[in-house]
Amino acid sequence: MSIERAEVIVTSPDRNFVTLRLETDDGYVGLGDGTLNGRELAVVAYLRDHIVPLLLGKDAHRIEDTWQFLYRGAYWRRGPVTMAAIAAVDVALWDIKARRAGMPLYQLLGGASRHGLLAYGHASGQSTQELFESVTAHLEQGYRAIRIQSGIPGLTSLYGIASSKGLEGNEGVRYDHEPAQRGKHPVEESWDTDAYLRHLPGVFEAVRNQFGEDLPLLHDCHHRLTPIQAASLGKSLEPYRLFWLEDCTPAENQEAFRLIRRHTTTPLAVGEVMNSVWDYQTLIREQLIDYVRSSVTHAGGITHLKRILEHAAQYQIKSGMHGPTDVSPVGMAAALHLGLSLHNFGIQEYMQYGPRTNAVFTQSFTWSEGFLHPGSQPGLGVTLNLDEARKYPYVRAYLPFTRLKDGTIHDW
Ligand code: EZ4
Ligand code: CO
Repeated sequence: MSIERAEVIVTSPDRNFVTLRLETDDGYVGLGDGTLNGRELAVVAYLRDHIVPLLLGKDAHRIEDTWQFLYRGAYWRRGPVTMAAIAAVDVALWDIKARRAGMPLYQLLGGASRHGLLAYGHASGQSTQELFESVTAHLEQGYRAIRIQSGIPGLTSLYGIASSKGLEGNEGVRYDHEPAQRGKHPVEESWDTDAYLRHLPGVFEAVRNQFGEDLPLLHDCHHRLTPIQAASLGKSLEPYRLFWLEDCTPAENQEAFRLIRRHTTTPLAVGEVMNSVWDYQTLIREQLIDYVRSSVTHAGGITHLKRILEHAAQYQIKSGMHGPTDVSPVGMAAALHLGLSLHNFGIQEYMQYGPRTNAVFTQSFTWSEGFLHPGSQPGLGVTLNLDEARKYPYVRAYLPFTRLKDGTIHDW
């Protein structure tokens, strides 16, 4: 069974997605997601110009060998572009293998370890009133775990707060939070750490009072704090028993988490921007975090993320795979098959896709009463409808960036 065709498809139904479509000489098709938000075309070039020519004629069964060939053979290791491109190939090969076996992929990964995957959604509001309405709407949709992001007095545009009007080019799209905006330049947002640290504990107190003690609540700091500020926030949120506090400080410096850990028992999640097991060495070995946030799409596919998570399992660290709308339905399905089979699954981020995206990617995965399941179709269970995909060519879009009040660029 050799790879006869390899095609990179860029489509922008509600946002840009990069999909690798492989076809074997005996007629099996496999899909892989290589979407890297705001830098999509770099992955497209990496795949189209450098990887596709190497795949043609290769044995589609040899997943591990192909992974090692693309990783070690490139000489230049790691990095989000490389690892997203390798992920696209890896997932497409797993899809082919499982379709050929006539089984949903999770069966090949060891079978189901649970009935379904607890998912969390994104609630947000400029004001506490708006936030309560958003939490209520999520509960009505069936979510059983909810991420809380709140406006901060004095800050006008801020990460994580839904825009109900829909920005230019995204009109009509109402994801609860859609950070990448279509346009020639990135949107500028503002930030004030002190205002945030003063405001946030009161928000969590209000949410606990309103929605009770049982509801799992999460929060994303989005890399904005220093280690000592993160330690202080973790401590002040302890009374509200968060499921996790995410990306409280940039994690390039893994040792920084030693300081945070000394001061707080709030569980920590890290790593949506990380793409390799090496990014986690100290974090995992010293048990400095509780959840690994890497996605299948950005961390070298099923082959590599499984390796990271099995390493994490030895230290009682669980999965919390990144699952915003910028991971395509193909990447989401891959996450669900891996999550269902892993012993140390923790929680899955899930925001739901828009109707145009659902028409481009037919999905077999289900979401019911707060739980996801990858479904029982052979392979990943996702079909790419090429005619639909062609209706939506690439549209330039960037993630926003942040400036402090004095004009300094800050981590977004
Ligand atoms: O900002 O996926 O936890 N979720 C997040 C996301 C990221 C986007 C970046 O492309 O932090 O909203
Ligand atoms: Co995040």
